[in-house]
Amino acid sequence: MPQLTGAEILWECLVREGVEVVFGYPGGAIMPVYDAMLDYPIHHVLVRHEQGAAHMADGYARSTGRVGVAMATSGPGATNLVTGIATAMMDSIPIVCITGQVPAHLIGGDAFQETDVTGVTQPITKHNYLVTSADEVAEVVREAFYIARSGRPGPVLIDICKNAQIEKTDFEYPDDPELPGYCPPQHAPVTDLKKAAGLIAEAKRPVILAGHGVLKSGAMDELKLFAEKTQTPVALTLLGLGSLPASHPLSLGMMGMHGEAYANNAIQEADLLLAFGMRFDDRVTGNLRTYAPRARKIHIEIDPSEIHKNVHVDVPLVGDLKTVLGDLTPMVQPADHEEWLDQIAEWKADTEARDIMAWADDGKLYASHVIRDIWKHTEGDALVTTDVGQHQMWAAQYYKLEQPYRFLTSGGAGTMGFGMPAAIGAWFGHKDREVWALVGDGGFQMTQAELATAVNEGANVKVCILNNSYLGMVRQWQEFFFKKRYSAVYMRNPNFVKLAEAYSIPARRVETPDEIADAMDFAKNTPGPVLIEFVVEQEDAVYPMVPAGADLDAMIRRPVRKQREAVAGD
Ligand SMILES: Cc1ncc(C[n+]2csc(CCOP(=O)(O)OP(=O)(O)O)c2C)c(N)n1
Repeated sequence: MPQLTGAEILWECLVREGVEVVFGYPGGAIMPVYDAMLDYPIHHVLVRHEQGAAHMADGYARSTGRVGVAMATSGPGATNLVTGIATAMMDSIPIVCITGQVPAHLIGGDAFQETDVTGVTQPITKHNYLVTSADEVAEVVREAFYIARSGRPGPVLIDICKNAQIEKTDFEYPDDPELPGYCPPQHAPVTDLKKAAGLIAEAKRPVILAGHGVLKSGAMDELKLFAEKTQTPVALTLLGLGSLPASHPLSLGMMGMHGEAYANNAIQEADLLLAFGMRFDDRVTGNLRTYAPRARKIHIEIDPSEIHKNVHVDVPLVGDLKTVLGDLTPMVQPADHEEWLDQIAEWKADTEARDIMAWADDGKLYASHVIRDIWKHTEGDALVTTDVGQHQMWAAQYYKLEQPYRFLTSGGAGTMGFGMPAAIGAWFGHKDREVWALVGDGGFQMTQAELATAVNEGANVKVCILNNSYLGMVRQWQEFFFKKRYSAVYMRNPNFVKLAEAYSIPARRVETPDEIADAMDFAKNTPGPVLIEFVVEQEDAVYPMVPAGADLDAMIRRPVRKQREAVAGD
C-alpha cells in the first residue's frame, strides 16, 4: 500500500471523484495542498475573492448536476466562503468546500488565522468535518462527496489541519462510504400513494407547484406526464423555472411575490395543491393564514423536515420525486378540468393587457425589454445567470425557459454578487454554450473583481449590467411602502465600460432600444468575456407584487396602458 501525504491523498480522492476543476485561493494553512496540486491533472482557477470561488463552484454544480469544489485557507479565507456556502445551502446545491486549518495541536489557542470554521458553518452546511490527522482524509472526502450529491443535495465543508496535510499514511480509496444513519428515502409508502390518488380523483381545480426538486431529481418527464394525464396546470417556483417548458399549454409561469397574477389566483382558488419538490417559502405563499384556503394539499418531498414546516399538508409523500411520480402517475385516472383551465385563461388575458411588452414603442430602455431581447437573440437557449433584485425578477418573467438547467439564480438566500462568478463556474461545465450573466449595477460591484478571473481563464461569459443607478429592488420597496423616501439607494457608479477596458475586456454602453441588437451581435461575435452596460429606466417597478406577508392574491398590479397614460398625462 503506498504511503502518501494527507495533501496527496486529498488530490488522489478528488481525481477519483471525477473533479475537473477547483476554484480557490491559497494561504498559509493550505500550502501543502497547493504544493501537492502541481502533480495532479485538475485545473485550479485562481479567483480574486473566496466568495467568488464558492459561487463559481455553485454555478458549476447548478448547471452540470455534478459536485463543485472550492478551496481556501484558514481564518479570513474560510470566512470569505461563508456567503457562498449559505447560498448553496438555501438552494440545495452540492458543493464541497475544502479549507486549511491551523495544526491540530494549536487549535483553541487563537493561533494566527485560526477561526472555528466548522463552528461557523455548522448551520449552513449539510455536513462538515474537522480533519486532524492524515488517516482520516480519504474516508472523509469519500463521504463528503456522497453526502453533498445524494438525497437533498447541499454543501459539505472539510476543514483540514495543516499537520494532516503534511503527515504520511497508507492510502486506500474506500469503496463505499459507511453511513448507516444516512439513508435518503426513495419510494413513498403505497398507502400514502393511494390516499394521494384519492384526493387527485376528487379534485376539480387542482394546481401543481413545481419546485427546484423537479430539476434536482431529474423528474421533468414525470412532471409533464403527470400534468398532461390529469390536465393539471403547473405553477413554478423561481428555482423550478425550466422544469416544464414555458410554452407548454399547462404552464402558468412563476408563482409568488413577483409571479404571474393568474398563477397566484389559481393557487388561491384551487381545491387541490400538488407540491412537487418545493418548500412553501414565504416568497411563494405570502400570508400563510390565508394561503390557498380551499385547497387540500399533497406534498412530495425528499427531505422529511420540510413536511408541515410552513404549510400543513393532507398527504405527505416522502421520497425522491422522480421515483414517487413514477409510482403515482399509473395510479391516477385521466381528467380534463376544462372549466378550470378556461377560468385560468380568462385571468391570463387580463395579465397580458398589463404586460410592459405592450409598451415597447415609447422609445425608453426598460430592463425587461433588454431581457426579452437577450432571450430572442439567444433563442432562449443560453445559460443565464442573474444577480439579485429587480433584474432577477424580470429575467425570471421574460427569459422564457424551454429547457431545464439553463437559469442559475440565488433564490433562497438572495445573494447579491452571485451572478457573474456563477456564470464563470457554469462556463467551466459548458464551454460549448453561450453564457450570459444578467446583473444589477449594485450586485455586479460586489464581486466585480472576478472580471480578472474571467479574463485569465478566457471565460466566454457575456456580462450584461442592467444599470438603473439604484439599488433597484430596495428603491421599489421604498417607493411602494416608505412613501418614496429614498434612503441609501442611489448609486454613483464608475464608468463600467472603462472599468472593463482596464481588464482588457471589450465593452459597450447601450442607451436606447435601437442599439440593443448591435450590442448583442458584438457580444456574440467577440470571443471571451464581454461587458455590456445597459442604461435602463431608473424608476421602473417589477409587477405584479405581493407585499411581504400580504395575501397571495392581494397583488399590486401594473396599470393597463390606458390607465397609466391618463396618470402620466402622455
Ligand atoms: C449581499 C446582499 N446585500 C443586500 C441585499 C439586499 N438587496 C436585495 S435587492 C437589492 C438591490 C439590488 O440592486 P442592483 O444590484 O442594482 O439590482 P436591481 O434591483 O437594480 O436590478 C439589495 C440591496 C442582498 N440581497 N444581498
